Amino acid sequence: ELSPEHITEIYDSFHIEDDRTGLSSETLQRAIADNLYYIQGKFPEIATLYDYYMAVAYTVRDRLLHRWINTVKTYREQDVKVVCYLSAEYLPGPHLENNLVNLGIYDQVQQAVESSGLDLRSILAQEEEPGLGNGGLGRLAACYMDSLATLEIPAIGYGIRYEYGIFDQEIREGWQVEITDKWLRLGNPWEIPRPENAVEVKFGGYTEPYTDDQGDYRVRWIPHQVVNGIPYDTPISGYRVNTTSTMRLWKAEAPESFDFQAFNVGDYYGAVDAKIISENLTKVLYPNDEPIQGKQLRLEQQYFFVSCSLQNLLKIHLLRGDPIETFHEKFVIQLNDTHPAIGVAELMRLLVDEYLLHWQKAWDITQQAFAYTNHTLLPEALETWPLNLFGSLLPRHLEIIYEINQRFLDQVRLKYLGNPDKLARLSLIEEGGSKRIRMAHLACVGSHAINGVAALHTELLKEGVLKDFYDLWPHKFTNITNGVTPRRWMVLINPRLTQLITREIGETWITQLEDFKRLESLAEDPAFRQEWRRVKRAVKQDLADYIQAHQGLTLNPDSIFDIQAKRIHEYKRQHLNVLHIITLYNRIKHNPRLAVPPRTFIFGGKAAPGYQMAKLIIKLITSVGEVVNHDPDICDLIKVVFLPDFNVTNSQRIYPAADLSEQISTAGKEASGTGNMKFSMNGALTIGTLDGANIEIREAVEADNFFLFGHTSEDIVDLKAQGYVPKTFYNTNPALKEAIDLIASGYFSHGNRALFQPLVDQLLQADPYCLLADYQSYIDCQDQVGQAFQDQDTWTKTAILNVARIGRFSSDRAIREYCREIWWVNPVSIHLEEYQQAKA
Ligand code: B1N
Repeated sequence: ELSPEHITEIYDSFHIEDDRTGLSSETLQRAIADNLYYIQGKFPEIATLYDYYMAVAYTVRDRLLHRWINTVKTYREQDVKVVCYLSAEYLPGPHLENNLVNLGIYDQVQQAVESSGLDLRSILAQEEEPGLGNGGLGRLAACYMDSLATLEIPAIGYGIRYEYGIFDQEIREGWQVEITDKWLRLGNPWEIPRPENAVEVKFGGYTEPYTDDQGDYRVRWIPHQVVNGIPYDTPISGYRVNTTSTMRLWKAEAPESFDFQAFNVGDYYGAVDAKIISENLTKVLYPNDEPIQGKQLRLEQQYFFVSCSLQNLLKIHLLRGDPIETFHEKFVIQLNDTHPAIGVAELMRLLVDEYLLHWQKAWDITQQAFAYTNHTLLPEALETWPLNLFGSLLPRHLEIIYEINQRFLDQVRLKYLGNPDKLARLSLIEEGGSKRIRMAHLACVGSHAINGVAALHTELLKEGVLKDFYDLWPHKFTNITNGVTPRRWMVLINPRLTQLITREIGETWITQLEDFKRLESLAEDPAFRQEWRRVKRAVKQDLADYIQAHQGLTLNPDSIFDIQAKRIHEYKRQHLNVLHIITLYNRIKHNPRLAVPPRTFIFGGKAAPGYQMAKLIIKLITSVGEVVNHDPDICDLIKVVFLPDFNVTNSQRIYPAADLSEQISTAGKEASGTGNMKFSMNGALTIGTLDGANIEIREAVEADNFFLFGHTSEDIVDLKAQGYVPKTFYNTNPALKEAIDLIASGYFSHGNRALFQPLVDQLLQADPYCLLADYQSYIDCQDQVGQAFQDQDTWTKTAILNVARIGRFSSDRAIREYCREIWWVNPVSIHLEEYQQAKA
């Protein structure tokens, strides 16, 4: 530890230049030139656009660092309670523009780069986004980091620094092709490696008992392998506040000593192998939006980042001078699904084995520290690990889980005497055949709070997958409906609408989205509606221009932009959307003079590389597009576009341009959805089922302003209980039959009847997601949409009301609820100390 005098001496030896903190466009321009020269080692004659991007990024980072250091200092000194968000995935999107918005220096930086003869938009376009997640769950973590910083809540987001994020998607001959995402290739200006804070993570080996000095029974874990975790920190700015939080991502490396060990016995190549094995750990994100059962590397990734993070937290706690026993008073740890649920056993191991606490004390701390968010009801998505695999990788954790389970079941047994079924259902171990560890059960038992992510989802959790836990501990359950940040999903992506809205109601909505309700009365103002329409039309034109430039397709900006953008999955039913397209197509073919409003169907989304049916759905969309887009009989009334590589960056052009948002999952399957909120916020109307957060969005905007169709989740359960026969719908509905038959006939596949056979068979034989049962209701509803769009003025009014009433779906609201109901944390404001003050 350094003495205060020594610290003052260090401060005296350097000082912070104004060029690193100043916010005027002149200072920024100078700083950018300086960074180009001294960081990129370039001068204008040879600098690439990417060099300029790096120079601007470092310039903005300097401004962040000042706030970040003050944030870290404040939390150190004030002994505040900190939220630790544990997530295997983060999808923050490009950082630069978001930081410009949050720091309030967009215009100044624009002026600075323009004065140097450059264009800010093309500089921003240089950034490679960190695709460290699959979809909604990873993006939610990023929205929550934004809101935590904006609300000035002390927080750290822990995760994995994958070297390869989610693959880039290309479409070749209508099929998805996966390209590896080398996002770090040109360097990452937003991260700071902290090798001095490396931690060790153990794997494999065995355990042995021993007796400690007090004569207490203890267990030692002798691992087979040790891996180092190196933290890489990324500053996360809040909107117009000084608070700048940390996203700390861990990279796996081989420990040097381990190399030397092998080296000493002469096994140089063995040492190199061990190094490669260690570094494989954080090499790649699993591109699956549901868990991959039984993949050892995935369990290694989970344990690796969780162990690194918990060790780091305990170290921070002790460094602040606090006793280990008060850990849960200073930190609350949120589990983003079960991916980090091993943390429950790891904290117990650290407290009991390393810090020598008694079991019960350690358990109290653990339960009070952890909280668990469930994100899915799909039974195949509930994580379990084969006991053998688990035990060979984490032998000590297996023992700890057995102990937790035994004590838990002892308690349960008293409550449910003579009910062995109940015990078997609650157990952390799934018996029968081969034994497995149920990670959701571990998360439930080890947490003081359990939440679902939308009202329906939480209710279904309570009566379904987690029913036995709900019966046992009803007080642990809460709903926290998801939200999205209006900074990225409105201010950043839709400057035109932002300006129009702000001109009318001021800018308080940016941090209090409920203030959107002031737009209600403006929905009645014809002049305002006209301006609104003009904005929407301009934004649609932007997307049309982009698609023209990238795909050579000409779109009609006055057509309905009908958009479904999300991961491709059977339960999300992109193929139901396709059945509607084919139905419209057939109608026009039968009656060429039919008056239908022109529509542009836009799709975007990635399929998991191993999910054949999802990949076939992509091929179906592109194949239908190929036929429909070029059929002269259609007279450009229908266009079908598949936008490749749906990621945060590309999504930002999509949400603002939508007239219609497709949220058509089978009721009871989508936990929440968050794209639904982004579309609505940008003035799209929704066509949707009573699923996930759609239900609450419909309640908020009111039924008249939402296109509802389909069976409810209860209907779906009943339908299946009665023995659902999809063929009946096919046989009794001519339009449906015609659409499916057309696919089966090879019409969209150059006569190849085999191509879509698996998809057709799945629909006719099983149809687990009930497309056929919802088909007619969907078509009728789409016909209403078509009708409604003819009356542009009423449509616009409805769109304005959607925006006016969407305020509840801000991630700020969600984070306030987590703070109040689960975390028990308060805001801490950050004051920027001038350097001179910092000395005192
Ligand atoms: O989490 C989102 C929800 O809005 C979506 O409805 C939900 O589908 C999504 C395993 C998942 N649930 N589960 C995952 C992701 C990666 C993985 O390896 C599961 N993603 C969701 C936010 O609450």
